[in-house]
Amino acid sequence: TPLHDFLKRLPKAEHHLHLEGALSPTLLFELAKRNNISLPTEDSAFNSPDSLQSRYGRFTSLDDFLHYYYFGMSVLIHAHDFEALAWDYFQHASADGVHHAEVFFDPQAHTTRGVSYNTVLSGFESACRRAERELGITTELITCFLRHLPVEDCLATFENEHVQQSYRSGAVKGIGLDSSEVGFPPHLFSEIYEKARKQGLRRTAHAGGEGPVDFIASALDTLGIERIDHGIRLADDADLMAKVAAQGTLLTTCPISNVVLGSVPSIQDLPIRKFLDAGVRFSINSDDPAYFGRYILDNYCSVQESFDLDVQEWGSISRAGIEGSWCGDGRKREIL
Ligand code: ES4
Ligand code: ZN
Repeated sequence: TPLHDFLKRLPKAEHHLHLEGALSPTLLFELAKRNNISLPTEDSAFNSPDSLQSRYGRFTSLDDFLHYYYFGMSVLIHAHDFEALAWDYFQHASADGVHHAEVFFDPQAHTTRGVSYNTVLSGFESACRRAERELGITTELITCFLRHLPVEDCLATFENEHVQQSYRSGAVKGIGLDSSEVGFPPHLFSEIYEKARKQGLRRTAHAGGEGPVDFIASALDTLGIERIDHGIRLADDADLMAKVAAQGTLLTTCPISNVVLGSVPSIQDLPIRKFLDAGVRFSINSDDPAYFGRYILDNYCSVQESFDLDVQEWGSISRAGIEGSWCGDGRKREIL
């Protein structure tokens, strides 16, 4: 890509990254061995890290991906496993020019397997502190709720005393909503989001990635979200797009993820040009980099290859992402 070096140096913030999605096949095999977790022998994808990586290159849908994603996390047991996972990601992010990362994790995916919330959190927090110290990256953690699980389970997780303690202490800055979108509309989770708003937590949700544009409108109206994760279906509704542009709400797009999981046939089919023309703010992110085999800079480069943006346009994308971050104004000025 002609602008590769420019894009690498461009100050970047990442807002849409599932830490569990940063589990590389190499680390998965290493932790499986160390923790005595047996891999499914009936699936030949698990023959070796290489064969697993090539299976990851052939996802057919979000649910096909989620099957491997949820299995993968079964190797994460101890706090230092979670630390190793997040540290792996922060090193990649730093090498790609990320200065600030707001990262998701899925408490329910671990507590339902008997791994305690505080084990998960303490591992991730150690990696965050190390990233700040050794890489100069600032970080925030965001707990995501799994929308395919009963709403009562999500609410109980939100209200769990350890989870609440992590919100009060500031260890976790906000909430999100992920997993299968279709069939699990935003309004189901309004009670959690209302409580989160009253507690002063930041709020985002996956909407309009796999699901329809109506989910974006209802996530804004019924959940009071401050960002929209994915949100690419916004271009299907010109009025809503104008409203989102006017409000300045940031979309956290994940171009490679959208292609790999079949939301769009190719990067060219993403509404990047429409968003730029309509003044919709968006950031570019990697979603589940280890599963898609590509990190954040690859996503920037893939957008450049398809849309041939100029230096000014890239400058405004970079600024929108930093301004839409949930760090303090002082930190934003430092990065810009
Ligand atoms: C996810 Cl790509 C995607 N969509 C929904 N939920 C997720 N969790 C991790 N990656
Ligand atoms: Zn996501």
